[in-house]
Amino acid sequence: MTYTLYLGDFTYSSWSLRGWLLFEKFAIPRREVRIDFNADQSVAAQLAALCPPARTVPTVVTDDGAILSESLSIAEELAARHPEAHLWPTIPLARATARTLTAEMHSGFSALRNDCPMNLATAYRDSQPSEAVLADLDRLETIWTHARETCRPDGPWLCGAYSIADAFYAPVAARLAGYNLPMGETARAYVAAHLADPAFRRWRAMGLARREYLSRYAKDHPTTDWPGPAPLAAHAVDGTEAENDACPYSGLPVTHALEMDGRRFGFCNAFCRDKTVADPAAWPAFMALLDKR
Ligand SMILES: N[C@@H](CCC(=O)N[C@@H](CS)C(=O)NCC(=O)O)C(=O)O
Repeated sequence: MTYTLYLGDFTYSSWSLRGWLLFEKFAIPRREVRIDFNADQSVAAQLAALCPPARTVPTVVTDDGAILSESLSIAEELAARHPEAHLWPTIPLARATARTLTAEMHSGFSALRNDCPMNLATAYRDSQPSEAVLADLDRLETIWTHARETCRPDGPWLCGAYSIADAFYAPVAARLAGYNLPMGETARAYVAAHLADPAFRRWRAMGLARREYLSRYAKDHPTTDWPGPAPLAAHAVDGTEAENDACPYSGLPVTHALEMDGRRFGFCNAFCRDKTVADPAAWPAFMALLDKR
């Protein structure tokens, strides 16, 4: 089974992040195609030329010809086609809980979504949330606490191992963190788990590497540092001199390099290098190279 996954911006497209996490967290192979949020043509017009009748990202095209253009349908279809990957929890009580949380996210939290658009490149110190946003936050604390009390997970996720529900709430967590919104004990721990999650960090690092900026999502609030784990220090350097001959991601010859801890590492293009500079520890293949010495 092969899939084509159409995605929007890394920095701003919260639904794209959900769709991508469904593949990335469960190691489902796909070909990714980027829809340009900065183009003159609308997202809908770009998709109309590629996979009608889709109008939004994420959209997945399956090799038997299905066009899945709603995140919930992508999640359900991947869960059905890859039962061994356990996208839903296996315990019925946990699965049922994950399903209701996912459905509520898909149809709810409109105040939070409208007032606090996801922006993974910027964090705000004070965003003065409205009463409606505060009500959404209360609801999140209630249902996240209920899920954890019901499912009793060993780790940080809502219903046991990372599931579709967590992929759906990842951009919500990014909003709570990025807009410095008031959080109860459950939300604080859950949001921190998302910010530290290597897959989430890889997605964010790709947006930083592309230096994505869309003024329509900018807010006037005072800004602060990103509240997630501080990245290891690395910087881009000129030339191709490096400890490794082949890019850790593609195996292709080195054309771009970074320096870290006085050592130089090479990559097959500027994007591979820059996404690593943005957050080296998020990339297992790079960290394996670092550990080699
Ligand atoms: N209900 C859809 C929502 C998808 C959605 O609204 N995606 C946004 C990007 S985050 C989009 O494609 N917007 C089109 C546009 O900006 O023109 C889903 O579950 O996937």
